[in-house]
Order: sequence, then C-alpha cells, then structure tokens
Amino acid sequence: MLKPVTTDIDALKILDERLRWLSAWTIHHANHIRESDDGLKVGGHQASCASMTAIMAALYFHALGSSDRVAVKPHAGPVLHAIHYLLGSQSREPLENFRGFGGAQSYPSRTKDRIPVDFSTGSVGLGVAITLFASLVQDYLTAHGWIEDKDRGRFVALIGDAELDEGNIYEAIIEGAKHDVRNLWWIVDYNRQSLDATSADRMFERFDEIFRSCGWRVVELRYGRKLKAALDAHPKLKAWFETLSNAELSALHYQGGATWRARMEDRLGKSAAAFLKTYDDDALASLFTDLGGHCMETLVEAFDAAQDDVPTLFIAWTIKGFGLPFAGHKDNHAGLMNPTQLASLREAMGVREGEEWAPLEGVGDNARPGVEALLERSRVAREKRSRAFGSVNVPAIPAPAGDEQSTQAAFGRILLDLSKAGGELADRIVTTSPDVTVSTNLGAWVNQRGLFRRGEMPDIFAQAKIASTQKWSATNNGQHIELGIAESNLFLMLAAAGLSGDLFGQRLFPIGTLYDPFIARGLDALNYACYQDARFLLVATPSGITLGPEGGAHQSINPPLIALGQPGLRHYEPAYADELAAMITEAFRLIDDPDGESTYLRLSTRAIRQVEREDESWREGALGGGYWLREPGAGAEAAIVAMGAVMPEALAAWEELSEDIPGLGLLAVTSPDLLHRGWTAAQARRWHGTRELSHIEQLLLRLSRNSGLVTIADAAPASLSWLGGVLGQRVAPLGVDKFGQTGSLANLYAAYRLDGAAITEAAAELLLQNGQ
Ligand SMILES: Cc1ncc(C[n+]2csc(CCOP(=O)(O)OP(=O)(O)O)c2C)c(N)n1
Ligand SMILES: [Mg+2]
Repeated sequence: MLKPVTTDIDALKILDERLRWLSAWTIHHANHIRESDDGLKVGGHQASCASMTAIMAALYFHALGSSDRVAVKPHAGPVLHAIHYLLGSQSREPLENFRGFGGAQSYPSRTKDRIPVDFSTGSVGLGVAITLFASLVQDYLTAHGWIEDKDRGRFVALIGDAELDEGNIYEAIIEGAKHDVRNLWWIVDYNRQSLDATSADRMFERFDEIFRSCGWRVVELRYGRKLKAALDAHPKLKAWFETLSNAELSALHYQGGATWRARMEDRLGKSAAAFLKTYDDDALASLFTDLGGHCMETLVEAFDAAQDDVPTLFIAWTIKGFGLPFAGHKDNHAGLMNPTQLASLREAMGVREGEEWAPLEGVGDNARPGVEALLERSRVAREKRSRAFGSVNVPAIPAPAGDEQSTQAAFGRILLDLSKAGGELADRIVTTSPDVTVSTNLGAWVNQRGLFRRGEMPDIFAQAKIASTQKWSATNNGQHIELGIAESNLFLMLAAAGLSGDLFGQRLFPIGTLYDPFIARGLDALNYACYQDARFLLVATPSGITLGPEGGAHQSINPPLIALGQPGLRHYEPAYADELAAMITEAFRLIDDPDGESTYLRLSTRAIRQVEREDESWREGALGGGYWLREPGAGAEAAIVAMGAVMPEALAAWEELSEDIPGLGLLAVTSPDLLHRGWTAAQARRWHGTRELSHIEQLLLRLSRNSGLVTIADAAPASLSWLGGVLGQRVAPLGVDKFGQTGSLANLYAAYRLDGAAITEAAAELLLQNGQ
C-alpha cells in the first residue's frame, strides 16, 4: 500500500496553480480561440475545475500509488488532462481540440480518451459508487488468489458536493457496509454550489452522520492552516464565520475583501476592530479563501494520515471558481471567463502571451528543478493499460436435456452443469443478484459454488439441520456476490466486475440476474456499464405477461425496445434450451473478445415443448438474430415472425394456416437488436460501395416483396414491427401495449391477442389486403 513520500509543498502549490491555469486555458481555447464551423456553444466548467486543482495536485503528485484507481468528477475532466499533460502523458493536440471530434472528451472517458482513465464519469453519482464495487472486486480477486497484496490499490472518487444528492451513492454504501468494503477514499469538493445555485446548508453534518453509520471514517477539511490559526485566535469571529449560510459565504467570496470588512464591522462591531486592522482588503479576502480544500499542507497531511484501509470520506471545503473572477458566484457553474478576464489571469499567473500551452510556463528557474522532480516521482500510470482479452478458453456449452423446458430453468441447469464440470471458465464466473438469486434459478449454482464474503458467514439453518434446498453460507472462496434489492447496485457491480480485465488484468465472467421489468430501475447504471465497455452477461427473468399470475407489476413490456437502442449490449431472446446454450457460449466468448460486448438474455418461466432439430443449420442463424423454424416456400405470400416464449402459439398457428397459405414460413427471431444492427450496417457498407446483404434482408428475401408478416412477441409490438421497413413488406404487429394483469396464460394470451386466433386473424387481414 501507499507510503507517504517526502514532499515539497511549494512544488505542489505551483502545480496546483499550473492545473488551474491549464484547465481554464483549455476550456477558453475551445470556446474563444478554436474556429467554430457550426456556431454551437462548446462549453466547459472553469469554476468546477478551479475548485479541485489543489485536491487533485495533492493526490496525483503526492498521494496516489501506482495501483490506485480514480473516478474524477466529470466537470473536472480538464484538470485530469492537464495532470497528464504535465506528466508528459497527454499531448497538446487533444487539449487544443478539447470537446472537438477526436479531442479530449468533455468528461473523462475510459474508451475515448488517450490518457489512462480508470472510470468514465458523466452521469453524476455513478462514478462515485463504481469505485466501491471495484474495491469489492479487488477483494474478490485477492481472496481467489488472482492478485497479490503488493498489487492492491486504493479506489478514489472525486465528488462534487451536489453529486451527493444522488441516491445511488447511499444504496452503494449500504451494500458496502454489508461487504465490509475498504481501501476507499471519497473526496468531496465541498464548494457548496450545484449547477443552479448554492446548495442546502450544513449538509456536511448529514453526510457525516450517514457515512459514519455505514462504517466510514469522515474527515472534515474545513480550514486551511492560515485561516484556522486566525479563527482560533478569535473565537467570536470563528463563531460568526460558522453561522454563515452557504449562500452568504459564496456571495462574500465573490464580493471580496471590502465586503468582508463591512460585514464584520456590522456584525461583530468593536470586537473585530483589532483583527481587521491587521489585514488590508486583499489580504482579508485571501485569508477567507484559505479553506481546507485549497490548503496544500492540510490536504497532504490529511492524505498522509489516512494510510490504513478504513473507507474514508474527506469533506474538503472549497470555493467554486477559486482564484477566478467569478469565484463564489452562484451562476458560475457553466461560466466562462471572457478574453479580458482570461488575459488578467494569464498575467497574474506569469504566463506570457503565446506561451499559454508551455507546461511549466511562469515557474521560476529556482522552482523548476523541484517541480520537475516531483512530476518525475509521481507514481501515477502514464500509459493506458493494455486490455486483457482472450485469456480463458470458452468451451461450447451443451444444451440441457428435456422435452419440455423453460429458458429460465435451462439457464439454471446450464450453470449447474458448468459448475459440476469445473474448469477455468467455471472458476472465473462470478454471479450476482439483487435478492433474486433463488427466484431467477441461480440457486443450484450457489449451492455448488457458495457465496462470497471476506469474513466467513455460516449457514445457521444448515447447522441447525433445518431442511432447505438452498445452502446459504459464505466463504472467501465463494463465487456468488449477494446484493440487497437495489438494481442500480447490480449494474454497478457488473460494471466493476466487467472491467476486471482492464482494472486488474484478470478476466472475470460476471453474470447478473434480475427480473426483466426491473432493468428499468437500474437503467442509467446499465448504460454507464456499457458506456465504459464493461463485459458481462445479464440474465433477465421472468419476463412478459407470460409470467401470468404474478400480474402486471412484474410483467415486463419494453426491455426489448430498451435493448434495441442500447449500444454495447446484445439482446438475445431464446425460445428453446439449445438456443440458450449457444447464446450463453457466445456471451462468454464476447466477454473475452476485444471486439465483443455484453449480452442481455430475456428469459421466461414458461416450460415449452422443445423442437426436434434435423441438423445444426439453425445455430448460426439463431446467434445472428433469427432463423427459419419453418422454411417458407420461394416467393411466399406470408410469414409468421415470432420471438421467445410465444413460439408454441406461432407453431400452432403455422400448422393451422399452412394449408390455406401455401409456402407460409415461420421465422424465429432471437435478437431484434442484432437484426436491426446488421440491417443498418449493411446499408452503411452499401453507401461505401460494398454490396452485401444483411442477415435479415437475406431471410426476408425468401418471401415475395409484397408479402405480409405477422409479428408476435411477448413485448412491445415495436420490437418486431420495424421488420416491415427492411424490404417494404406489410406487417401486422402483435404484442403487448397495455399493462398486464393476473390470469392464466390462456386468459392473458387471449386478452392481449398473443394467441393462435390473433395470429390467424392478423394473417387473414394481411392476405385480404394482398388481394385488394
Ligand atoms: C445524473 C446527472 N444529472 C444531472 C447532471 C447535470 N449536472 C452536471 S454537474 C451538476 C451539478 C454539479 O454540482 P457539484 O456536484 O456540486 O459539482 P461542482 O460544484 O463541483 O461543479 C449537474 C446537475 C449530470 N451530469 N448527471
Ligand atoms: Mg458543488
């Protein structure tokens, strides 16, 4: 772990100033100097950066070790780039092109930025919480013997104070307390301002209570050294200072020394007179800006003092826009200095015109060697880590036997078989679920592989010999991470475990299960996981109104549409167990492939009769998004297009209708998502001159151009209705477009038009139109 290095506070202060300059300049350059060809506002957050430069200088140039990982507050992205610029690991061009195409991204991005970014940030709150789950993954890997103690690091989140309103942070620390998480530093840039205005008063006390009760150490860095000494010598002044509301304090910082003086004369009268005599206005303003988060000595001391593994929240008081003309102004969130203000700042910082990008411009000859030596000593990684892929052999997974099976039960069987068979893949699987382990059929796997806990957790029921089919004991060898009901945590857990190869050089195959409708509960965290290219398998089950008696609150409708629009996540919806086995094999392959992605399996509890296969020709189609379960006749007038659990209805209708409609085909769609992607990709290729039909075009070309398609899915009808746009065939879309309710399958399929009668009617109508 970290050892404090002998540091040069003066050099750190210089670097703090360099970061403030470079971040402000980068944003200024993008907005005021770079040519704009579209007139769009470029933007950037000079005030949010200035608020954090001392904290980040103390961290990156003093406290961080080489195995530590950081999630940087999104709006401080330019400071991170400036740090790497000073370290020599960022070049000038991406900074000149900040927020431009191919330039440094507005918010730190793992995938798009050239510098090492440990965690992408942007949606506030998520970058904070993922560090907690990454720390848990580190504990998991250590316990399983995959990383050594010397390679363990600390996980740091740099947090805006308004970010602490995000509920996902509290869901995470509650979960963290259960798992006894450690090695976390969360550092709040407590500038008491949000986007709109100043934030609610005295929240630091609330945060303090909440975090402490979850087992955290809370370190408040309210005062810098100078201010602390001054206030300690004047208790009345201190008492008054501490009564100032966030808005009053911010306004005073903005207004400056004369206003501080007038206010103190007014409020404290004679008792302040002696104190005020010792400061001119500028000195007074400067004294009151000496808050903990701007005082290098205070920061370094606090970081050096927190070298154990207790999770620690630092509340570092700061001023938003510190050192800039709009410091403390409530509207400064997106505020940009104008060219005149920027020129004054440049002069004040000793930067010559034309030398704005020179890394150590303005640093005197005497100071330079010390600053350069400190940069040299920084243990922060300069290079992006290469990503570890292809490390684990993924064998083909056999389909579980059984004439009648549900995809959910088959999923449980597949994992059980994998566990029993053993091997590297099985050992590298880690499962997790927000309190629906048993009801999503992970129970048998957990019986085999056990729960993971750093401290052992005995199964009291088993010890008491109370009969139960489910073992529930935990050890540090276990492979299932139990989560409380908080779907956002599930996705952050999957994100962290799905980045294991990138963060720790150790591949894991994370599988998360939840009920399909509750994907929506964690949607932003799911998007966040995909955005940074975390790799995992998401198993959502049960799904749809096929859930029957469980009723409308648990019957999902729109997740296939969500998946259709979600980059980085492949949706598969199998009808049969053999399809599922092929998809799980593919999902594992995609996890460990540089060009892979994550997979979402939408499963069902409905046991259906399995189909007889004549050969293996279905397999490739099923993995590509669809295949003809019943081949159409050449130029057929119609086809039924069905997905997932309603396949028996589609097959029955096909049997019934194929006498009347010669050549009627039955297309089993396994992934509208892949079909749609393939279709648009083929179009894009054609624009570039390559003629190559997509999978769905090839499938549909078997039918006549003016044929009709009856599409059916236990999901929003739009999941499949778009298929009519591929070749211009007409579509009668069946699906669920009202909330579900309780009932038997027969009741519900009839009421929601997912039965054979609906298919027949829809087909008849299409054919009638054909005749017209
Ligand atoms: C989930 C989400 N909601 C809203 C925003 C828009 N937003 C960006 S920054 C911000 C306020 C940030 O205030 P704070 O966290 O205190 O940061 P700082 O004052 O340091 O800029 C908001 C609302 C966002 N990025 N993410
Ligand atoms: Mg703030």
